[in-house]
Amino acid sequence: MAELYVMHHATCARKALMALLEKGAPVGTRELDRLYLRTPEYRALNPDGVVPTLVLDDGSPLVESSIIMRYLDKAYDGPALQPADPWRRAQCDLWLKLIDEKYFPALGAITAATFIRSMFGDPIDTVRLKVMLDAMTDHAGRLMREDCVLRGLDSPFVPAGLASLRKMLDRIEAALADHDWLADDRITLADCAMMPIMLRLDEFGMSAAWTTRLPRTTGWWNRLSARPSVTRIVAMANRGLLDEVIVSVEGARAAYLEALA
Ligand SMILES: N[C@@H](CCC(=O)N[C@@H](CS)C(=O)NCC(=O)O)C(=O)O
Repeated sequence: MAELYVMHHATCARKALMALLEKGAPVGTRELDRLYLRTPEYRALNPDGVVPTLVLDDGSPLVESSIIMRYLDKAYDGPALQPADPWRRAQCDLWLKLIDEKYFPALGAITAATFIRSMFGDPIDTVRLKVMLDAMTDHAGRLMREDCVLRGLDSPFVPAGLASLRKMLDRIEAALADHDWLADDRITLADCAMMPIMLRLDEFGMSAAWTTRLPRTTGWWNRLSARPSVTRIVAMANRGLLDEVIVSVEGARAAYLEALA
């Protein structure tokens, strides 16, 4: 049986898990330890040393969460998760691109300035930080993470990330004027890919960013987060690790919410 390699609390892994559970595909999941991501054995499967990776029956590895989602949708029986109509399909594809290129990095900045920073102590253990940064293959991502960890909320990547997330919420509200889900009248990969960003903001105690001003987004998130797939994903996370992520944002929550709500 094919297997999806994940860390259950990680947002990129949750994207692929969501597509898997909505599809009902017969694919197992394997929880990885963060240190294992740096090993040559794992890098042979996923050269960037990140999750998720889908390992097929014959051992072939597939990387990149959005590509894995599209593969799961095409390769397995179950409800279609991509619109048949060309215009709506293009909207679904656009959401996946925006999420990968803009919204995940934006969430990454505010998470790095709190949670990842908190992993390196006070004062920052720059030797341990360098080990983590050296394991990253993405140059721009590395620069952003380093700045956010060293400067915390003073990093310019933080307000830029918050501005991008605010635009994301406004874009969701506008899209929902035409249909109940982001790209269609039913759930698609666009909703599956957006789910982990919204879930993380919700876990951070920041749902006021939409409940105070965006009624359609509030209704959509209530529908989405009530789905059995999402309940299951929340239950699958390592609670201790997830709690560390959540607690780390406490000192920044008010400033983050002011920028978003
Ligand atoms: N573009 C990749 C990004 C994957 C990625 O950055 N994954 C993060 C988790 S969201 C990761 O594994 N980070 C390594 C770590 O946390 O040590 C994808 O969408 O699959």
